[in-house]
Amino acid sequence: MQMFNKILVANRGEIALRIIRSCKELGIKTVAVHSDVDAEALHVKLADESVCIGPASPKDSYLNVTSLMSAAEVTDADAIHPGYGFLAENAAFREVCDNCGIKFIGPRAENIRLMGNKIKAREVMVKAGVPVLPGSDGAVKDEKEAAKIAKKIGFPVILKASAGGGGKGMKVVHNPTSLGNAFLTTQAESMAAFGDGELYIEKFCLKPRHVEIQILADMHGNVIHLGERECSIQRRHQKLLEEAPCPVMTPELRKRMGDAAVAAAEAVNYSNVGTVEFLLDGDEFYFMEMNTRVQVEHPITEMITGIDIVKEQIISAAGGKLRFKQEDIVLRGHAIECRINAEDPANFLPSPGKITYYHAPGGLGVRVDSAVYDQYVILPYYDSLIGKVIVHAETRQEAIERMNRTLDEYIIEGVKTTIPFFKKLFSNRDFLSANIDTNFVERMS
Ligand code: MV4
Repeated sequence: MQMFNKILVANRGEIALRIIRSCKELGIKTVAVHSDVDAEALHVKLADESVCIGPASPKDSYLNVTSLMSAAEVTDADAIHPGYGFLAENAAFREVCDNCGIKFIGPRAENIRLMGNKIKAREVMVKAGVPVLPGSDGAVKDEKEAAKIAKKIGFPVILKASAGGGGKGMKVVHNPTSLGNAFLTTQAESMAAFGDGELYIEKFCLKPRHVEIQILADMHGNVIHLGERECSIQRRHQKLLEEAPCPVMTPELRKRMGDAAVAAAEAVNYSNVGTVEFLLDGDEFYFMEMNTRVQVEHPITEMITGIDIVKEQIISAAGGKLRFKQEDIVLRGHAIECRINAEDPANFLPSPGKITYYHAPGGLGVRVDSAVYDQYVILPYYDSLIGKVIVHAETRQEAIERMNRTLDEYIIEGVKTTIPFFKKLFSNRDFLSANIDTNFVERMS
């Protein structure tokens, strides 16, 4: 394997820092890119070199492919790490990297494109023997066909945009009367949002958990999983808290879900890291989506496995073999991540501005992945994540207690944060007894 000499990090904030940290430990030089307004950002200070790639607006900077490729060229970077968001799941960007002779740290364009097409992804899962909810075989042509399928599988059903994902372009339909209208409006909305109006139908699962499996794959056909993450604590498709392992997991269910996720990756000759998302309903699980990037919540899996996911991602992209076999993977203890956003905890509206006082928490089993500092200005152009607080302890209860005291230590003045939401969550009986599903937060307030 020829390890990279220099990696350009095509991102900002905590994930840019996270990637730079793994590069440093691997002895790889780093290039930070930044917009005009990010000149003083920590990722710029921590990288070996930096390049300004344009104005504040993401489309002119972090999404500007021409600027990024020029930055890679002038700094002689041999690889690009896209992080999450921005260009991480853009198959065309991966192809530009391929054509410029720059390694993209992620799966092949074909894998990215396939998983971006939810109808094709579902078809591949069916072929690979991965469970899916009853639904349409491929796209639904019109309202009449929708009605026929809905009658067969039974209400409630959910209409989903093939080009959607992450909660965009979906509509739940509870009865035959509202199906026609729902079909036409969802089709029109998908056309407007994605330039693609193709829809499919599934039986709607009423109170599922969101449980996802972390995959590691190399370019030599080896695929393993690192267990699951429970991600049901979310609001409007924004995750707020994630934990690993899933509190209702059993070794038998983990094996079934893990095997399914590995089968999914093997079916498409997947390489690099990925996450297979499932709906879990009792002890039945169903494929939802596959994410072809490193995820925000990857640290909780790192804490319980001891594996640096970003390092493995880099080694895989350089052509190295996985350094672990499935039987080497041992899950130890319980990890929880809280996403601390600069948002009003009452309504989750953004609260950008200057942090007038900042003190990060610490102590045994505490990790803070953040790129802010005292007097830092949280900008309105980008997402409102201040930092991720991750704790690790032996049991779920101890992890919750540790998170509770850790958030008491976290001092952030000048902007509103979501910390009060978590304090409330940790006094909720249903959360404490792990009686949660994807509707939990909406029910809470
Ligand atoms: C579903 C579902 C219930 N039944 N599909 C939301 C995001 C996208 N990945 C798919 N989503 C859902 N698909 C069927 N057949 C419920 C959701 C869903 C959801 C899933 C995970 C986490 C939070 C959610 C909130 C609302 C709906």
